[in-house]
Amino acid sequence: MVAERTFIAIKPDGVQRGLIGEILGRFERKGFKLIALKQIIPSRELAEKHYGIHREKPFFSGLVDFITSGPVVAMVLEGDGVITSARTLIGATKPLEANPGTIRGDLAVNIGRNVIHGSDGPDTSAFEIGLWFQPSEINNWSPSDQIWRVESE
Ligand code: IDP
Ligand code: MG
Repeated sequence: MVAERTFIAIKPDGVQRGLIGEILGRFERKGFKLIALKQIIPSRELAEKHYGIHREKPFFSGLVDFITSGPVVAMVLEGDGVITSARTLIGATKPLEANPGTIRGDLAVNIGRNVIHGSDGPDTSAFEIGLWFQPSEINNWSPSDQIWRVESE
């Protein structure tokens, strides 16, 4: 059985503001397994597919302009419950409403510059991982402390 996976991307504002290490560190410290990581300037085609669900929204073209404006740091994380937990660590879409302690709550103020993307469910994560990564870019590996990462009482 394939373990649960999620797609996370540090958006161009997070990269430009020098927040890659800060953001990566939060997921690393939490204990999720990083199985893919790359920096990429997304094409318009990739960005439009990624945000396809928002195609009809008034902010769509601005969102695509922004996400293609510079490097994005894309990654795949693996672990039980990682999709929901990563969304919790990320915080609410509107940074001013995101709780302190979350990435957006601590590091952002503007909804259009909210530093990070995370998949919102299993179907989205499968779609987004396939969109951003080739299978050969994803590493299957077993952390030496794997026994501590699984849920137990
Ligand atoms: P999410 O990133 O928390 O999943 P979504 O509703 O999926 O939020 O929206 C995708 C991205 O589109 C948001 O992260 C944000 O950058 C941008 N966005 C969403 N709503 C607005 C808006 O009303 N104005 C400008 N940008 C928006
Ligand atoms: Mg979303």
